[in-house]
Order: sequence, then structure tokens, then C-alpha cells
Amino acid sequence: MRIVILILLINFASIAYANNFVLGSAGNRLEGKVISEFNKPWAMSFITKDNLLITTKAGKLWLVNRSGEKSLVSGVPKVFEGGQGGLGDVVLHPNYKKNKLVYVSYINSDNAGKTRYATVIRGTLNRLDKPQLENIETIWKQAPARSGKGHFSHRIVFGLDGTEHARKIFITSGDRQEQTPAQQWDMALGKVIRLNEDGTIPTDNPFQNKGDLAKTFWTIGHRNSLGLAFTKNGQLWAHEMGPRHGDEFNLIVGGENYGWPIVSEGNHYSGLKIPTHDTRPEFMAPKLHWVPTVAPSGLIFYEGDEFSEWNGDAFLGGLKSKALVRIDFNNGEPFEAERFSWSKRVREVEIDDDGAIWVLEDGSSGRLIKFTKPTE
Ligand SMILES: [Ca+2]
Repeated sequence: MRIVILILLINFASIAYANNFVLGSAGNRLEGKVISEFNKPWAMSFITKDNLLITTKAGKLWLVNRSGEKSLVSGVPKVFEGGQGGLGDVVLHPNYKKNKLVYVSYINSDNAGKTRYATVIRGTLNRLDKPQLENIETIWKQAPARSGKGHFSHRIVFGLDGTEHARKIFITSGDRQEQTPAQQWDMALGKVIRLNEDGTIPTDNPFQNKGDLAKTFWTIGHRNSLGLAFTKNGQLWAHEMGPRHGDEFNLIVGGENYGWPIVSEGNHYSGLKIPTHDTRPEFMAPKLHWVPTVAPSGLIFYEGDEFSEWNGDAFLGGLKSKALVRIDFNNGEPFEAERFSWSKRVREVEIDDDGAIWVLEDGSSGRLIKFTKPTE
């Protein structure tokens, strides 16, 4: 009996204190170190080995070093914060070292907030001592603008050099909580968008005969995707929030339709049932889905020395599930392998050059935590 109580105490301590250890559901442990804290952080990218760019929903872009020292990046356009939107993703151009280009997504409005749209801009960030975003150009505008404040998605990823997607950008564009636009050719909502690095439209996009807007589409039939990433072998994956549940992990293949809102693995919030993907094989089904919900946010494929046994695994943050989720693959088929929880909503995940896993918690005191392998 005494032994049982001791084990319970140890487990409680591990989960409760992120500055210490987190025990995963498969028995692996992470050692966490709190680096800094932000008001509603949303996304991050390493800009050098020792510096991160971090966005916050209210519109601040922070440059943060490994010790947690922050400086504000000036020159960021005004964002329309509200609902699920504000300042969004931040990614570097693959040739950032030479061209200093940084891509940022955020919520904009042409009528003081009456209708809103996600947009992607790029600018140069030349120096880190007095960081300023300059020479700003608009790369993409989510069309059409809508009055709602949800399901913007607006995650960005660059294609890998040496592949057909070199210097192409992919953007998730959510259904804006209107559902049916995800199946419409004249609305760039509920789609994955593929563009050249300067925002022009690649001529090899799949939907060339469905009108001008559709030429920007790579895939259709999506709901709300807050995570998009390439494997090192050039496979593109996105997760997607299901309605009440039924969150999806999808292999993104150009020209495919992922079925929303016609099919889903989840029910509507009202309880109304939606036919599952099984019933309509013409739509691409998720490779993995979750009931109950994980509420996935942020996605990376792990490659690194710190946890080399996890090379090729995916990591995503869980909002409602309050977890960092590890996904492994068996003959190319993903399955959930482990969940690390310290009872906080996890918004975003990144990997540094040494293979440490960095996460941002969600909310008004969202911590930046660096996870390494326990040394003891
Ligand atoms: Ca689907």
C-alpha cells in the first residue's frame, strides 16, 4: 500500500510541474525548462540557432533568445484581433540567411473589422539587434472576407528545396465556420493554398479549369487546420479540427478533396450526425482521427539528436486535450504513440538544432518551455 501511494505522488509531481519532468503515457520522460512567458502566444520559428520569432494573438512579434530575453520586432502591420484571429504564423524563407525574408500571417480588414480575412505578408528582417520588419509585400489575401471571427487557419509552410515544391508556400485557409465554402470553387475557404514564394500562382496547381481563384487551390474540403508540415522525405501532412470531435490527421495530396462538410468522423456541436468518410470513398479519408477531440494546434516532424529514437515522428500540440502528442508511423500509417500532459493547453511545437522540443502553451500566461531528455 505504501508503495502505491508513493508512485501516485511521483506521477502527480511529474505532470504538475513543467519546470521539472513530464511523464508520457508510454513511459518516456521529458525534462522541461521554462524559458519565457507570453500573452496569448500563437506561433514560433527559430530564426538562428539561438533565437526564436514568436507571435502573439494581439499583434506582437517577439525576438527571443535561448535565455528568454525578448525584444519587440517593429514594423508589424496592425492586426484585427478577435475571436480566433490576430497575428498568426511566422516562418522563414528557406534562403533567409541570404535574403532575410520572413513570412507572417494575420487577420486584416478593409472596413474597420466589419468583415475580416487572413492575409500573408513577407518582409525583410535584416538585423537582430534592432529588429524591424521592412519592405513589406502582400503575398496572399483570404477571399472572400467574412464577418465571422473563427476558422481562419492561416498556417504557412514552405516546400522543401530539391522537390517539386521548392520555394512554393502552402497556406491553410479555414472554412470561416460557414462549412459549405469548403466545397465551393469561388471561395478560397476550406482549402490548402499553394503559391510561388512571391504570391504568384504556380501553373502546375491541380485545379486549372474551375475559375481563377481555384487555380490557387492545392486541396479542398477542409474545416480548420492549425498545423501543416513536411516530412524530411517531402510528404505534406495537416491536421484539422473536427466539429464536436473527429479531429483529422491528413496526408495532403494535390488535387484531392478531404470531404468537409459532406463527411466527417465527428458530429456537429448540435449532436447532428455527419456521414463518415467510409460512406463516400471519393473523398480522401484521414489517416488518423480522434474521438474524443484533441483540438490539434502546431505540427512538426521530429529530426534531431536529443531524441533520435523519435526521428520521423510527428508532434502536435493539444488545446482541449492539454497535451503534447507524439505520432509514430507503422509502414507509413500514423498512430498516436504517446501523450505528454502537464495540464496546460499546448498551442505550438518547434525543434531546435540540437533536437530539443520547444512548446508554447496557450492563453494569457502561455509559457515557452524547452524539453530535453532527463539527464539523470
Ligand atoms: Ca475530412
